[in-house]
Amino acid sequence: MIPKTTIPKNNHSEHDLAVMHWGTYRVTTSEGELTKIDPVEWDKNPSEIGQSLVGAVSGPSRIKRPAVRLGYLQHGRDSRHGRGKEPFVEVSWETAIALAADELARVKKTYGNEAFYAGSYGWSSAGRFHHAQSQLHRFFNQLGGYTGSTNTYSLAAAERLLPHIIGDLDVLQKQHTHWSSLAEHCELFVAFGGLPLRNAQVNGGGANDHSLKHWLGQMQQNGTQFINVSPVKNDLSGVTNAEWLSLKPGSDTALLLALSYVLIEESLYHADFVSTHTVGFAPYKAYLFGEKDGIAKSPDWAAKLTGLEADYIRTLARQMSTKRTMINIAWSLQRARQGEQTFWATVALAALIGQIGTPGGGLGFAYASTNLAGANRRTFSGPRFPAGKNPVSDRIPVARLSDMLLNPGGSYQFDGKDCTYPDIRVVYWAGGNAFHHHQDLNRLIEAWRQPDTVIVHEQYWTAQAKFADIVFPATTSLEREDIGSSSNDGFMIAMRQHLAAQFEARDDYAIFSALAEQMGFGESFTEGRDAAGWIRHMYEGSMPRAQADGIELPAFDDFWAQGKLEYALPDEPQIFLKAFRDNPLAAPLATPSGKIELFSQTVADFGYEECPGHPFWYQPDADEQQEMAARWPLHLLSSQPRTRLHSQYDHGSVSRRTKIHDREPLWLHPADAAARGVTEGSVVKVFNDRGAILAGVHLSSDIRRGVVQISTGAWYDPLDVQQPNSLDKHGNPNVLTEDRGSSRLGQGCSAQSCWVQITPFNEPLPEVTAFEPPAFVAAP
Ligand SMILES: Nc1nc2c(c(=O)[nH]1)N[C@H]1C(S)=C(S)[C@@H](COP(=O)(O)OP(=O)(O)OC[C@H]3O[C@@H](n4cnc5c(=O)[nH]c(N)nc54)[C@H](O)[C@@H]3O)O[C@H]1N2
Ligand SMILES: Nc1nc2c(c(=O)[nH]1)N[C@H]1C(S)=C(S)[C@@H](COP(=O)(O)OP(=O)(O)OC[C@H]3O[C@@H](n4cnc5c(=O)[nH]c(N)nc54)[C@H](O)[C@@H]3O)O[C@H]1N2
Ligand SMILES: [Mo]
Repeated sequence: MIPKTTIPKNNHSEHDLAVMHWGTYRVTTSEGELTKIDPVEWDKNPSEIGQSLVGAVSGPSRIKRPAVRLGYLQHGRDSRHGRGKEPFVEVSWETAIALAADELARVKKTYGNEAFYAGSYGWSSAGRFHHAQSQLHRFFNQLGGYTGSTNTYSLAAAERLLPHIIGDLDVLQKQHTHWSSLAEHCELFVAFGGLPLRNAQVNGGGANDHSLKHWLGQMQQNGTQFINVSPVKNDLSGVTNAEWLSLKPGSDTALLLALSYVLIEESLYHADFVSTHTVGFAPYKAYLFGEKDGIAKSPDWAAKLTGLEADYIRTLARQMSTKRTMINIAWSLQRARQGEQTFWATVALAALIGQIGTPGGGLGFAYASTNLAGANRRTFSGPRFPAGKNPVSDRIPVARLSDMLLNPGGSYQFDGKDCTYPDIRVVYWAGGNAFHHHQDLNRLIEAWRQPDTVIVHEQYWTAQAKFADIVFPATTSLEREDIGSSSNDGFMIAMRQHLAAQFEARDDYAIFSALAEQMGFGESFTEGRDAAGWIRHMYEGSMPRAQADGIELPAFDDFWAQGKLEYALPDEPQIFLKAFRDNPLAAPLATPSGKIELFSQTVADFGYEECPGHPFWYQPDADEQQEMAARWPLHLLSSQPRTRLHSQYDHGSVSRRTKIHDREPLWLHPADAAARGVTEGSVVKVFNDRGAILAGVHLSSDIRRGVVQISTGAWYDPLDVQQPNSLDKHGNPNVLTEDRGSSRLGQGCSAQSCWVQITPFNEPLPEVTAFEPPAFVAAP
């Protein structure tokens, strides 16, 4: 029998709710303005990020009207080198739509559909219908296709590796052992990259309840011991008694290999589990014991690389094998050179310990990297907007954006395949911000000036909008109706329109409908439905899928009238890969062997020296690295921001309150500061071969010496946009990060492998202008 989905019995209807990636809020408006946002009562630990919207949605950073870069209006694509350097002309919707439609038609006819890059990576806003990328992809699919992207900035290295060795990450992510099981059974929780409460504020599509803090509290009360393996102490600030294992960033693989070495050397590993549930033990063991390279991956070997004591590594291995142990790895550990190996070494260690599939023990791919890993909820993927099928099969690894634009026709290797970059003529972005997410922004700017035309839909004047040719102003989710729903969230919410569309903004759907109409496929794009029609259609279409997941949805009208529904909780807490543990033959993994692959023949056959078929420590350029370390002695970590989602609402009050002299805060160890004459609260220049930024200093001994940390998301703000490699006044770390694939296997972003130097900035402070709109001029 399917348990009833409850429409909660409140005596009032829930018509004031708004869903965002960082929480659900109650909205108050007055005279057409947003005046207040309050968290919902059932949220155990609401996120303050919601407050950012007040003052921001109709504030000065908002894009008011369609706008076209002056040079583009005058000289079209020949003016592409002026991108980012010129004023804009505000134009009518009619003019902007006609201009974009003509250009899309020209490029399609002259170069074919692969010349459109519409991967358009990004988080956009919560809401199942007005999801900008889905809208964009439907539009381009109907236009005949586009070059897309595959995998994510979050996780590409893991997304590519894990199917070879344990299974598809999307599937595994939903199977995490529930917190309730951890609270009851886990004795030792070893958290690589910690369990930052700040990251668990967020969940793609919605986060109705923030329960990480609650569960950490329960576990601590029940006596769970926590170890925070991270260069930053407050990565596990949610428990008071966590042990801090401060290691060098990027060295986790060495630690993991050494832990495995000890387990085998001291016969502490779970031989039965290894023989029944894994393949490749012998070659992995041979590697660990240095049978070919003569290097034992022992604690003494790892001590030098990690900065930890060898004895401590030995003791930790023994503890992990005797206690009920959960090993968790944060996603950031694979956003690095050879990031694949940290995940592989983690899986291998957990397999040797042999607790995968037990209550409270085993393996987690990032409890706390987002809100809902391990949430005690039923999973249901929710209503879906049909984007259709892309007739063009080309998809680049998402983080190879600049490579593609700079090397049309160039070749590269990716997950065992030889691939070629297409020749892109139009870049079309809706719902993402490459000037936030991509590495080496100076290189991106050069790449961004290659295509004939750049079209962007945005709500706010981000750098990406300022570097576009045609800019369409998009509504925020407060200005439209939608359905809020996210797998694991346990809720579905009727998102009502709380504000009129601001200025001349339109929904992404309306923009694509107008373009499709102009290009002759309006009817097939809309199927004759308005937004409300689609929302009903999508809800009703999801009812059979909900049923299959054990969720009975009420009729649409009942849902919409009440405003919110809550799915019944699962009967039993979930345990990661329990069925596989119980019977690996009856419930095999989706790997070639059906088992965990400590050695993968598939990967070995790719012939990549950096990724030879088992977890591997690769440092071919050790000498070069040492030389570089002398020049750039500080390891820069660019972590997720506590006060915003990526670049979203950096212009809001919550984020701006934390800036130092208007710059993004940077964490620095007092000893590193003293060596450079840097003081608390001052502004410094952070620089390397790729560029320079200004940042505001916060001194703390909660960060390892030699490591500095800045959050991602400060809006890129060049001092002089006319000049190449201009100083960024505001503190965007991607001016400094290297644009290089994690390895040929995953081609993921390797932002965390970044080295810099810091000096005091003693010149007069240039004003931060990131949040100001560009200059406008009258039509020529
Ligand atoms: N150095 C470094 N770089 C990183 C990372 C790192 O750790 N270090 N992390 C990476 C990761 S994990 C990620 S996921 C990426 C995130 O990168 P993105 O997801 O690209 O970043 P966001 O700031 O969320 O960009 C979303 C944009 O969409 C706009 N938007 C919101 N709603 C709508 C809408 O309805 N319609 C339209 N048209 N636009 C909308 C917002 O205003 C915003 O500008 O960054 C990556 N970059
Ligand atoms: N508030 C907020 N929450 C977010 C986001 C946001 O923008 N804002 N973004 C969301 C998104 S899209 C994603 S993908 C997730 C990302 O989730 P993660 O990738 O887990 O987040 P990060 O903050 O990049 O990294 C977590 C911690 O890892 C530590 N760390 C970095 N390098 C190393 C290393 O080499 N070794 C070890 N042991 N530790 C290291 C850092 O100190 C950092 O605090 O976060 C999500 N949550
Ligand atoms: Mo991400």
